[in-house]
Amino acid sequence: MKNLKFLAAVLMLFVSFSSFSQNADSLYVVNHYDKAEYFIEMRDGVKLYTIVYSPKDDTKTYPFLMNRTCYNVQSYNDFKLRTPNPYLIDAGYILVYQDVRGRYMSGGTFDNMRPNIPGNDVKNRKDIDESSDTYDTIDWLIKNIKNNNGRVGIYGISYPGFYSAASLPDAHPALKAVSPQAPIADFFFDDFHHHGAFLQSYLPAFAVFGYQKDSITRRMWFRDELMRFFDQKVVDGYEFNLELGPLKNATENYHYDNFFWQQIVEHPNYDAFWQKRDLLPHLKNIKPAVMTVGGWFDAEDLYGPLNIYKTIEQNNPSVKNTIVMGPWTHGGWARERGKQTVNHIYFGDSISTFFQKNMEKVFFDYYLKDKGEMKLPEAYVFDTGLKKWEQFNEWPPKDVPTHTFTFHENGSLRIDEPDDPRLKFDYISDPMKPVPYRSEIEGLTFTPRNFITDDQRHASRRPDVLTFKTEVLQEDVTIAGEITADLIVSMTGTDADFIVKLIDVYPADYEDYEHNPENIRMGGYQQLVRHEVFRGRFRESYEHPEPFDPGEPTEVAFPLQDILHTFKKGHRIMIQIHSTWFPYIDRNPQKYVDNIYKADEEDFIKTTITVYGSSTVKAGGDLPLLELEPVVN
Ligand code: PG9
Repeated sequence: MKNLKFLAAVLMLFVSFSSFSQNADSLYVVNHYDKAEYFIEMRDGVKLYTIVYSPKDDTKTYPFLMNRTCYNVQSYNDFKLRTPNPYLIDAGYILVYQDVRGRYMSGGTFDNMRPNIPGNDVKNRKDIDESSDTYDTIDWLIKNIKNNNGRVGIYGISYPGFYSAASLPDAHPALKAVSPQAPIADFFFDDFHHHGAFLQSYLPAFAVFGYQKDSITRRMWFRDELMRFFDQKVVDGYEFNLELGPLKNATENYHYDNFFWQQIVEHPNYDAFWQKRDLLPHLKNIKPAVMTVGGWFDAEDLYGPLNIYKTIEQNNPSVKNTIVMGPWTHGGWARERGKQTVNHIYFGDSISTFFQKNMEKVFFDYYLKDKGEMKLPEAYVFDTGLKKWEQFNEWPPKDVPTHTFTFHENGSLRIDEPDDPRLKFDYISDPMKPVPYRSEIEGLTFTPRNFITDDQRHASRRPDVLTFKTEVLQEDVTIAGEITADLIVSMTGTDADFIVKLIDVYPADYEDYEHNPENIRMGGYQQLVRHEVFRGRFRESYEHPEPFDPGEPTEVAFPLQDILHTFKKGHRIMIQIHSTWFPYIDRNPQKYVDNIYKADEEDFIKTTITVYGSSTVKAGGDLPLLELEPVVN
């Protein structure tokens, strides 16, 4: 019985996680919508299961609003209608939910991040991909569903965000508005990997994506495989993963029959398998309006929204292309909890409602119903330090002064002062005692989440974490846009990972929260603002990794994802550099092996890492803000 309860908890986490939404009022839906189910035939004969909710009022015509998912449309069933936005429900749309190819009630075979077929003849080509499946579905809906106004919108969060973005290349002419939300762009940089390092915290999640079903089904056919991990009710994920040892043990003990895990293991480098699954090169010849949405504290898909927006902007300068970045974790904008917090950090009230009413509804109503005005800026971005929305006419803001951070003795971090190449900072990196990625004990995760604004004091006190901080700021320092770490390093081993963190250090006398059941001390809190992980072997090429020459100073340069954060007067800015971060990231043996997924216990060695004073971190600076009125309906 206990197992079933635990599975129910995991499933609820997963289902709510995957549909990211709040229940529209079921009674309202029952009273105002009729539900129908179809198996829509694709050009290759495969049929995709599609639920359609049509407004009962047939005196008007309505646009379609589609969501294509690998996470089971049944969670949208029986009028427990899960929508991303209750304000859209009462606006009158024909709501469409579809199981993508190879999932649940749909036919065909599943492929993770199914490669888009190059070229722009989606209408006539015979081969299928997510773009053609969306095209065929739209064509069928327009021709077969009553009272439609001939226009279609598509949205989705996370994997459904990828399916939304994948509809864009050479889209069906009826597709007028697309909102990829926390979309995956490329699994080598989103979710499972960060710059080639594997996110070990995802280990249990593989069950969901690594088994083909043998018939159409409303049930989770991979339940037993998912429970191989969750049946153990692990309390301490750090210990569990350390005792697991090298990743080859995960293959032998858990994922021995998981086709996606096998693919991950056989493709440790950015080879053709990954390159053809990268959506970014296909984002050309785009016609629909696009509003990409992301969360600054999204631990799963942050690369995706930022790079999908930037790629569309670069390749399609005339298309309406907006980005919204708010103080949310993965998909947080689809949930309204009143107080918007990320772990221990509070950002304000009703921020998701503000987005749903004044951005998402405005976007779809304008492009699908010619309703309202299009006053959405190019970029609607939340400053996570000032805790307020800003509007920009470009993102990232160009021609702004960058700030260069340099590293000095006694842990001193300086802003816009020369570096000192004579300086060296050493630490011993021991894969048997990796830096914990949480300040608290945490069990197994489906995906990592709460660490992303964690207090970093547990790390800054470790000898294997280089910690540098500025003097107390005498004025606000706003960093907007891209951040680049440019490290000069050497090591006694032949491989290493580098983690760089940007941290907001609160004043020692910062007030605790009035309501503080967990007794969190906010005075001196070292809040994580941005992090990135880079597997050093990929410093020259993601496709052709190279070992390091022991003792040889070597450049390792990589981007951290964008931010908009004002470090307020009285705070300090901190940067940490280290080489393990567990179990968020798998351990680098630090002795170069061709494939870390197949490394043996004895390959894992303690090494000394040296970071030279000529290293820098560069970040965007103060901004010419647009004097625009906030779009409030
Ligand atoms: N991008 C999210 C995810 C993908 C793969 C594993 C776990 C999470 C998502 O689609 O929710």
